[in-house]
Amino acid sequence: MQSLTSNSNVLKWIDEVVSMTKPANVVWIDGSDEQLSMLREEACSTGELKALNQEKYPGCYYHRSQKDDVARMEDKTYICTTDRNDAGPTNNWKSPKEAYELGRQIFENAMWGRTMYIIPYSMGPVGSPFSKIGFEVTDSIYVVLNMNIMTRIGKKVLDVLGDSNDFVRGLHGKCTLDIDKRFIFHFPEDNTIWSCNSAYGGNVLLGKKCFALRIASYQGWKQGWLAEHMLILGIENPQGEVKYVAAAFPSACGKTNLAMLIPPEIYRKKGYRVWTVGDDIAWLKIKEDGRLWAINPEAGFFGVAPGTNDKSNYNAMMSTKKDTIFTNVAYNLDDDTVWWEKFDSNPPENALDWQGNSWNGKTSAEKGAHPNSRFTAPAKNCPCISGEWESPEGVPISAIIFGGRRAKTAPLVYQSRSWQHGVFVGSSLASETTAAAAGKVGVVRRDPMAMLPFCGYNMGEYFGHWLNMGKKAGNPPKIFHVNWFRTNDKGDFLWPGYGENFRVLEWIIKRCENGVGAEESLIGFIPKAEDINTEELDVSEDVLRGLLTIDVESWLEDIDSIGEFYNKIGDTLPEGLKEELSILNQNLTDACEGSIA
Ligand code: SAT
Ligand code: MN
Repeated sequence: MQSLTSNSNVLKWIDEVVSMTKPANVVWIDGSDEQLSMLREEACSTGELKALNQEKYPGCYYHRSQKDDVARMEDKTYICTTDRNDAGPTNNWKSPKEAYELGRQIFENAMWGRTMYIIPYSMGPVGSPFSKIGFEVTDSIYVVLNMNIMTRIGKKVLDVLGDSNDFVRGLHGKCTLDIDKRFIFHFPEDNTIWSCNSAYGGNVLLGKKCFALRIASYQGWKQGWLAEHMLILGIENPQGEVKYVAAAFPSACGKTNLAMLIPPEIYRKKGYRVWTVGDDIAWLKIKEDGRLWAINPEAGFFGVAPGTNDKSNYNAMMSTKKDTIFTNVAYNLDDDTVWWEKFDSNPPENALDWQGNSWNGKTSAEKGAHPNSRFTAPAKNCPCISGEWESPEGVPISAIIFGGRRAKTAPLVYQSRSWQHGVFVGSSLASETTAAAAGKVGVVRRDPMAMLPFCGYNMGEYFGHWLNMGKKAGNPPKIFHVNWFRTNDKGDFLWPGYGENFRVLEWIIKRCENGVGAEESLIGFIPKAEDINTEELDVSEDVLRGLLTIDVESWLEDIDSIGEFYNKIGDTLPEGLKEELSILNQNLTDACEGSIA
């Protein structure tokens, strides 16, 4: 087939890939409806996809992946830099030479008898000064159709690229799906990603974690911007003014729910609204006004299905009602629809589970959907999508919010004293595993900026880059930490969460506008209890005060754990963060001694 571009850099690279993988056919993806419809038909004819009930789910399809290929695989994910130190102590590393050699052995003839699809795509609105172009070469129609939802694809991207050599070279092959030969190699020094022997999610949708986080974070380090694992949302007040925040959370902390939050009724009546700009990734740049501006580089949501329902996330549910691909959920044979755990209280009786086995949701002890089953839904379907979500200029960020799941340590919300202190707060971000069933206290996992599996370079350098960004921006966002998961001694949550989290966002925005005071505490600024609005909320003043207290003992334990983590980072850990750790240590020790005396 004729190529869609005359860009010699692209054509040379495609030639190399074709002669290595030897596909039977090569198809350039132009992004037209016609071509995409043909691909959907073909995928349905081979069983790769199944069309759902087109009356209830127009444009929606169902897919199942191999049993051992259902999630990102961190132990198979490598950062391949010439100097091992550039990957740093938190990434798996191979030398580019070794990884390319291993990759070549696997990719040699790997597309024999298959069709190779070449997908040109843009991360970010096509032509925006924030945006970056990539190609994904793949032998999977599932990947083409998912990339069409998650990114902007096709001819229009090539028009913007012109003759430029500035694009990410992504190669994906299903190969034999052999888990022992599964690798996701990143070569940040030459803008290249190779992924083999997987056909699922973050391993193969190379625009997402591979490019938009790992490669992009490396590019941002070299070029002076940030690629972050953050949602972006806008908060509109009754005067119609919108302030934007970006927020990072480790997994299982309700990030997608926060991105699409519906404010409590008393706020909605007054005219407050929340608008979603993005649910997973933010690219941030400093502009002339000294502020950080952000775009969502993606065009869709790759969301976890189980637990999503009309109550927990109405907006996400609505986003999946058309033009969506469902992967590894349960399939209702009676009406060709989908189901997953907590979808509703009426599981289908005549269904197939995520492995294709016959499944009765009313009687079976097994789960119908895999816990990491997903929907791939166009962002434009979301009822609360922001009018600015595709703005080529991005949106100005007033606050950065870090959050984790902490039973005792972190208060409901606190504000850092400075940018440097805020970077410390992000660098020491942690979440507790939910081991509640066994009655154990959760295990603390440090997940700096929620980027542990996604930072494409040395973590210490990354912290240094964050510190520099604050110095360069004259007017950087204020940095906050939230914790929706504080519990009492019985292990019950003290804060209702979900939509009520809007009350905390309100305090954060007021702080950004100097519209409310705060108490200076050992760890930063905390709200005065009376400044969190509890109107029509079933949280007593006592409970609220409890949510805002600092448990010195658990903080001292946390200091040890941060110290251990920092030791692991080693030489590249910036002085500024050591300084913040010792200030915190001093504050807590003084408080301890004060209380003993
Ligand atoms: O599978 S993805 O990496 O795209 C999503 C996730 O694991 O967070
Ligand atoms: Mn994510």
